[in-house]
Amino acid sequence: MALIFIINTISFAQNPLITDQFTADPSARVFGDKVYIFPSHDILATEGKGRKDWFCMEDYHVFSSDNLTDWKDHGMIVEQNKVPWVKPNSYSMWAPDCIQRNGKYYFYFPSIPKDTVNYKKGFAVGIAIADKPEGPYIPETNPIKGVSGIDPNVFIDKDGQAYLYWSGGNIFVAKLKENMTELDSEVKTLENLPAKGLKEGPYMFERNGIYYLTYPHVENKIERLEYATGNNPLGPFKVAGVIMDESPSGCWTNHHSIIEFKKQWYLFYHHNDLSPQFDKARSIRADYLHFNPDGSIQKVTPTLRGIGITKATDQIQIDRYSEINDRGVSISFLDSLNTFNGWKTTFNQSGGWIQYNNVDFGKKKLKSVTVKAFSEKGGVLQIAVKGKKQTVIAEVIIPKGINWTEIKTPLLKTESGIQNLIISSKDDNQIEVDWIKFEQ
Ligand code: FUB
Repeated sequence: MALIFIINTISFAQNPLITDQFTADPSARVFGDKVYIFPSHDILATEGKGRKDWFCMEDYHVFSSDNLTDWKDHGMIVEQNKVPWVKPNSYSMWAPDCIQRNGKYYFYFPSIPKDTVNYKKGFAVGIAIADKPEGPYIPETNPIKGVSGIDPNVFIDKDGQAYLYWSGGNIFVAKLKENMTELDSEVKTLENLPAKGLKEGPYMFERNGIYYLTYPHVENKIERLEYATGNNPLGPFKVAGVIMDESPSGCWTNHHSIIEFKKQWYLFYHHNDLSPQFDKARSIRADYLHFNPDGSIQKVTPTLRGIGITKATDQIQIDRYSEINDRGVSISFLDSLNTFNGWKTTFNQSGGWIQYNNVDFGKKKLKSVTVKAFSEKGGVLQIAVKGKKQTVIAEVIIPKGINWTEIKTPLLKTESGIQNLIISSKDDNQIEVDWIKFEQ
């Protein structure tokens, strides 16, 4: 039974990475020369479809990118009602993971089983197997025997031994057989982790002989990302620190994965960017992650700019900024009734500025910039590149008007290579900006 529809939508992403649907619980994996993300797919429950005000998921998509900027949606890979063991219409396809072994891709996912006798705790974990990361995935008939819980995570050690981690209040681990579908040991509850507060979403990785057990934990009121280290995948682990603090805007969950891609480490996580009023409709994000020389992890501050390089010739969403002036500029949804339309930047004071880093001007000499803007009274925007000093490359006159307009202006100076942009207002009139883009 092939469960795949090719959609191949491309999104040009900052944070959140995907803006045409909700996505959560990102499990990022490097397969070949690409990064694949296997997230949960949050949808909004409606009458007769899922439980109101709770998580609601009916399927999974997979996304890939070779540059961490352009993400391709490969479409649906697994659907609840096509998995033989999943209770029909239970809308509980929670956080998954995927791993490669011997040329096969093993996709692990939790859901509510039909069998409530052997899986008493509510959730079981099943597997779907494919020959390619984007599928088609064939679900196994039964869930994994002996695993009751959520948030599966698989780690294969250097000696080839595979381990399955999962959660359900605590964090559990067991060895997996070579076939990746059966447990090969007793289930062990990982000890020495914080005793109080929910722990879930385990994600294991190894670096320089240190095994990092990373997990969301409710130390205070909502989840933050923490880690513990040890010298064996089975532990014991010693609590080592916090990777990311609680969301300042109160999203109750966070769920993450950590990868190294082209010699840089990244943290993938989620936040309710596209659904500020309802934190069970989340969106995946990514930011750079750095280690200290002793192997400890530096705390990651969530950003809107995220990762990847933006091409100067793409529509640059400056509202996903790197830095922002604390006055004279603000960000809001273009349409608060349809958040999938994205955000806009509003300048309302002379000197208000926003900075957007890592824009690639390439080698070709770009000659003009187009700004999609709207200003009832009209105004002037200045665009500069910020190196050791700041160089103005364009002054864009935004005409008076009551509609969004695309204004094309010649550049005062051409640029090449990777640049950080500063966009600022030269007067106090309100100017709203959707995006900017450079042309040849
Ligand atoms: O997505 C549903 C649940 O929320 C996940 O399984 C948890 O890790 C939390 O992110």
